Amino acid sequence: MTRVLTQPLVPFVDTLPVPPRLLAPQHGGRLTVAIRAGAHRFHRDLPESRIWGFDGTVPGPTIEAERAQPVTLEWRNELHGPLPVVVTIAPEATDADGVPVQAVPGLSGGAPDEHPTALAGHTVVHLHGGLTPASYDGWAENLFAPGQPAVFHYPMDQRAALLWYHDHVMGVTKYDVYAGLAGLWIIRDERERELGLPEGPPFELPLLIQDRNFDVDDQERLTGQLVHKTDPDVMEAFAPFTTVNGKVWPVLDVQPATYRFRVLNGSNARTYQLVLFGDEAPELERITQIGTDHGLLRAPVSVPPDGLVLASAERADLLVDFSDLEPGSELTLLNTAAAPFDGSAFPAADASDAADLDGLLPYPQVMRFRVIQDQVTRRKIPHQLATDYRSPTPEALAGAPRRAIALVERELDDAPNMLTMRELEIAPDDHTGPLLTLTEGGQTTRYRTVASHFEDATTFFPMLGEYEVWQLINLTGDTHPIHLHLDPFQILSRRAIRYEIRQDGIDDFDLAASITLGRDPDDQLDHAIDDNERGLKDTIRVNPHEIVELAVRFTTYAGRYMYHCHILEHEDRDMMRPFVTMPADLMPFMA
Ligand SMILES: [Cu+2]
Repeated sequence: MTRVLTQPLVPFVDTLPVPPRLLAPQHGGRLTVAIRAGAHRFHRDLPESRIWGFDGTVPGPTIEAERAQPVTLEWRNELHGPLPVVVTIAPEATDADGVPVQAVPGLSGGAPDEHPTALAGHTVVHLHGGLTPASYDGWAENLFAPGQPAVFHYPMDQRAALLWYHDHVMGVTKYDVYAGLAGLWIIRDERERELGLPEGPPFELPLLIQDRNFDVDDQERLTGQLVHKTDPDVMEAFAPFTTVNGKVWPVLDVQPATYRFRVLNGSNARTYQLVLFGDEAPELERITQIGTDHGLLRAPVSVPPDGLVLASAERADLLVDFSDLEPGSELTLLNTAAAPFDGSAFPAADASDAADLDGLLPYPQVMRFRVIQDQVTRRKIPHQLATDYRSPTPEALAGAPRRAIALVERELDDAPNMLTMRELEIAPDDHTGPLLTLTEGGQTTRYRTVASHFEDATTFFPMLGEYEVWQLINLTGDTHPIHLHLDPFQILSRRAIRYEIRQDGIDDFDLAASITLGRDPDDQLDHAIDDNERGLKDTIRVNPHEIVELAVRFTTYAGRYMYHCHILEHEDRDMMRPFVTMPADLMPFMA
């Protein structure tokens, strides 16, 4: 399929913006950020868009904090409606020309949904990756109306990392983040400074990647009005235009030097497979990854041969070497991941031909780097990075509680499919209801479902200080980035499964399926763990036909937290569940 759409916006004409920096130590650790409506220009040739933003900007200011220096932040909600996003479901998945509606601007015949327009601006902010007491973690139902004070305390007692803050309102996170409510948060520490890593511009820059779509007028001209459009078959919004730090396809002039890019995929649903492309071929060897979600890896790693995969909320700390390039040289960052993403490979060598309308990827362009004449500076990359963590030992995991969660898609008659997470418990011998069986090496474990929706009773009560093993079992056709609030985790395994879901086996609560460890004959994925996933993670991709096992140890704060899929349309409906961390001395008193 080589259908290609013309580009309604000129790529690589806007300079990459650097979000304003708010350095907490300069303010004695006390910050105020207003959450308000504003206007933002996403591209030189676009009219201004109405947005909701932290301090009224897209993205919000980058907050920088020092490890162990607490930050007290007043999130001042000054929002007022209406939501600056037109939300619609197009009547057909493809337009009259057979082009998928999600690949083109405009409403594609969809009527604006009146309910999102009526949103008055309740909000709650979550610091993603923050080791934050429960009362300040941004529980999705603890909302603040415009004018109601919200002063949150962030202890910052955690290692250096790129975090991000964003709205987390129950059911509408997908609209609020899309409207602009997201910003970066960097924690710094002595270990990073010992390594001499670039800190701040010009050589350290954040790259916050988000896809966006806009409405068109009668003459098909883009109006700048933000559009969240889905179609009858796909419940996630995959928008055609890629923005970096709030600009569509920007360009960055770079010196012949090594740059540190702090990359976050802040898109609602789109996964990126990023390839740095030169004149005719990929130049991935220029990139060294030194950190992931929760900061430095133990040692630098290369980017995987097909490119760097980042699902929603995943981060990468990259060193990119431009030092050998002549002035005028250009490198383009391309995305080769089709949507919805299912883990499929796409060769980096073909990245410039990655446009794929059926894969909802009309424009693979992300941004461009242009080398300017300047002094050449080379930087040696240290070979040992983090020294403060190791993999949990088999002894530490031997008695660890094991928790199993099945990810399932439930078909509905008169509404888009619903995605849920089913918490499982080993079924008693006399259990007669629907079962999920998991067979491994001749041994079968029988599970029953104990929770399916966010509001079902809490079943996970992890004890502080103790390792747990969580098993995420994907019984859907797409990759889900699963995020745990509070402490980071480490991946233990990623294994292929084959499975059968019984006829009508997915109902509102129960699940009847049989799963066997081992590869399905039609399964093309390699189910490997990338080197860059062997660090401290808070969001992990669970691909189709796969069980991911992770080890997590909650350490500091007791209380009610959430874990969820970070595809925002899934999180909102209904891939989110609570867990309650408990201090050991209270466990005997649990009923
Ligand atoms: Cu999901």
